[in-house]
Amino acid sequence: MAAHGENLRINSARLWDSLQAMAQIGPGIAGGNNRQTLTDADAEGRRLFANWCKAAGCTMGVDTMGNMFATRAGTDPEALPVYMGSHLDTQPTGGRYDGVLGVLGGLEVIRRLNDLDIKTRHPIVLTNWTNEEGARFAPAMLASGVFAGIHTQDYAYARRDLDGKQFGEELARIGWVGDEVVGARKMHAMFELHIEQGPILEAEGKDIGVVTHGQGLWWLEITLTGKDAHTGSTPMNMRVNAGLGMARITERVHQIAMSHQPGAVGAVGQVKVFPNSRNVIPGKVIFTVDIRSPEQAKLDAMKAEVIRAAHAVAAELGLGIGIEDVGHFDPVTFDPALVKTVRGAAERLGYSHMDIISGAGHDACWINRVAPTVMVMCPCVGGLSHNEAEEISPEWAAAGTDVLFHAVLETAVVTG
Ligand code: HGY
Ligand code: MN
Ligand code: MN
Repeated sequence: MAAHGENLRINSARLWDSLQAMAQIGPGIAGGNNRQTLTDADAEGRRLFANWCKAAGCTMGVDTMGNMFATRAGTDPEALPVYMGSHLDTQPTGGRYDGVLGVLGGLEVIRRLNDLDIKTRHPIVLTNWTNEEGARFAPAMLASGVFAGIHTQDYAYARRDLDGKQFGEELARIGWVGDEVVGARKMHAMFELHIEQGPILEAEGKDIGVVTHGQGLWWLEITLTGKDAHTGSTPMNMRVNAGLGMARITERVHQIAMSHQPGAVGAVGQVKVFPNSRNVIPGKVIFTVDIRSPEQAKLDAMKAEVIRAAHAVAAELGLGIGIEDVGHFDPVTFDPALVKTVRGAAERLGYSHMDIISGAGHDACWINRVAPTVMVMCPCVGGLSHNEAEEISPEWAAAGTDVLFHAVLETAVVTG
């Protein structure tokens, strides 16, 4: 039996094969994935994942938010489990690795433990969190947010997509409403392996990101109300143009983020224009502002400035305005002891590493509220993500999963 201190490595070819097999489900149009949450493609991906977990000897639990928990038994059933996990849902034009690496990297850890017949005192649980992306149903990290007590399940079930479909109805439609009470599970620790989704690790030539913090986020949904009118025959001074208001606010969001450099970002990603006809001045637009910073003061200041600027633009154009918070979490500090465990694992394995702040939000950001939590990151090509051209190398995938493997082994305590 190999001790966890030895130079144990995961089976990188098997991991890569599993990543590519999952990528065949919910294919995009340019080599990536469109496996949005609670779609038939998500259901198919869930079934494949569940079959793989069963083949690896795990028992599967599912809660009422569809969160999946695959358990590998420990030698002490009283010991709180060590969790690993991330998400299998993707953006509409997502990559093959965002979220998926964390789930299938965890599966590879379990498969490797089985290969080596390694026993751990703590049970090990691998999780697929429902609707991490928040692309179809806002906000992001919805199901891990319910698990951590941030959102109620009623709030989550009532969330609607652009077609008006409700989260709860769609979860039932794909047959993944489990019987476990959300959040009832207690964790000894939670590890999330994830691609960086930014350019820092690759630029610095590092294999591993030891994630010490995560930046905070606000999603503000702004509704501007003007007047539909003919784009040809309506004089410019008689227009009440909601589309113009959105454009001006979008520019202001960019300027506000730039005025808070370094460590601030802002953009508008989702826009709904009504009636969205080429020759009608938009009488209504609904769009989401996404602002983020690792510093609480900057995040709060940007939110206040965006709201002030939006009201000023609405006033100068004579538009009605409504602003709703549709997503928020404060900057996150991960568990220092687990950060040290991850750093030590990278060191032992001889992987180059650096401390890093996560630019993207992750389920770990919410689980950090209810259990000691940490993240491990690997680089991605050009820092590109939320784009079908997202790429990582098999070596980066293996490095991140090796570190996950050793950090989880150390925390779950090898007993045989
Ligand atoms: O929005 C985020 O940061 C995450 O990718 N859902
Ligand atoms: Mn992700
Ligand atoms: Mn994502």
